[in-house]
Amino acid sequence: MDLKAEVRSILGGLGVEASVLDAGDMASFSPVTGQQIASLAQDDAEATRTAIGRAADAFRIWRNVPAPRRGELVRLLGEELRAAKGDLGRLVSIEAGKSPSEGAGEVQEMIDICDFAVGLSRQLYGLTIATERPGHRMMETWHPLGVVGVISAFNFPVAVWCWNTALALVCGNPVVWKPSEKTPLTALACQAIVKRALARFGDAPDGLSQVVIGGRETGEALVDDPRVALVSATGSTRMGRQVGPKVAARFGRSILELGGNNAGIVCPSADLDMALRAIAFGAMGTAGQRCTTMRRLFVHDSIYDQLVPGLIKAYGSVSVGNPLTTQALVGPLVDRQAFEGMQAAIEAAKAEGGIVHGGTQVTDAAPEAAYYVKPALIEMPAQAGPVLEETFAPILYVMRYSNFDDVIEQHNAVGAGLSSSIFTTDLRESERFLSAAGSDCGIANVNIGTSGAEIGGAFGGEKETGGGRESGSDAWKAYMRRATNTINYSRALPLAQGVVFDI
Ligand code: UN1
Repeated sequence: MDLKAEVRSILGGLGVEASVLDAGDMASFSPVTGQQIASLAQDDAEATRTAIGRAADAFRIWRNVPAPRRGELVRLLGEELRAAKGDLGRLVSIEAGKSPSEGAGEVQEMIDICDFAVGLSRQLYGLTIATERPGHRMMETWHPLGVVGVISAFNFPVAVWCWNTALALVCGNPVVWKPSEKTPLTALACQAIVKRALARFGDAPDGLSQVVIGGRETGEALVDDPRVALVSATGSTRMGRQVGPKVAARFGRSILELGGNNAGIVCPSADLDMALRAIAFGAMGTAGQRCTTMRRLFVHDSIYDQLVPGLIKAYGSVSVGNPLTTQALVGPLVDRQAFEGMQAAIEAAKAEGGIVHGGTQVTDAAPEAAYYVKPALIEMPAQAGPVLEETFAPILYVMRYSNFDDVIEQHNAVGAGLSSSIFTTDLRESERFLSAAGSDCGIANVNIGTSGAEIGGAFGGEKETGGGRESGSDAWKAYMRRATNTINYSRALPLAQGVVFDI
């Protein structure tokens, strides 16, 4: 079956009307073949504002629904996702070009966050705080925040939405979602899956979960609207530089999950076989198109010649190809622009003295409009030029180091601060890396790669990565407003700080 027909069949099975797929002029392509698979109508600014209005109405109702009951909706969503895992995973593979295992893994990540959020719906704990005044009680309460706008990227087209939505829903907030223009179909599928959960739930307000399809105009309408209390945006640092200040200017809240320039450090005592496998997945997995992809590698001088030739060999032999019809580990780049960006970075690295292994286009059996590449490993004499930037493609820059303090400095000397890892069996090195004077990233790992985080931890990074945290731990607090309440149950009115005001 051709991809266009298959997409229609999957979406039809989930209840998406076929007419939607030819309703407008926003063309959607599969990176697997480069073939156009749909052409959707766009939601302009006005339509987006209407969606926000419906969400704002839904908020007035949903905020009063007890949190454990809100959790029931997310429990049902998790069940529906389990039932649709095969179809949705396949659609992710078609629309984002992921291997079947990674497509399914992304849906599993959605199921996992639903489970987490269901538990959370009974644990939105506030504090009781000791007060200095007799006959008083002080406490902290967490309340729903308002409409949450989600802007997501093509590379995790459904999981990132689900991290936000599962938390937002249990926290009492409706969601308006603008998916990437490159992956609108998986968004329509998610919306159909939510509808199933809503139908089983029964009495949820309309407008609790909506999708708006479109480009810049749609996104701006979401960012600029004061009724959107929180904008959770995933994408490039360039995008974040536009979104962040706009939301801040209206005193809205934002969660920004932007670029990463994630590094690994391989120390003399490392288990080199394990390091090699972790680096291979971290740098080449998902064709280098994860925010958490490993992009820089620092290898100690004493083991460089033991590790790097093996890595170069792994780069040479890794299978690249159609993720739907072959067992290839590396699928396509998302589009031509990504391919050109990669080639430009490789040229820039050469100009800085880089020795390039791989990085060439793979054309055998690939249709002309699809972009498959051999992942590139580039040995660099120094951290300069393109090494300092995130290029969203499978390029790993490899550098030597000899001094541990220096390598930590180098590690932190880039704009982004998302993920990092160290390979060592030396406790002093690993603890130093995790300490206040170590990695400056939001994620710092030992003896595993930079990518593939579980949902239980808070996900996000520092500096140009934007500072936001999504997913597990206490990331939910960003989706709620905190009230501090002091209650006087005495007959006196003592003032704090001993202030006297006798009238
Ligand atoms: C992203 O690339 O935006 O840690 C998210 C990981 C995945 C999520 C990546 N769990 O690689």
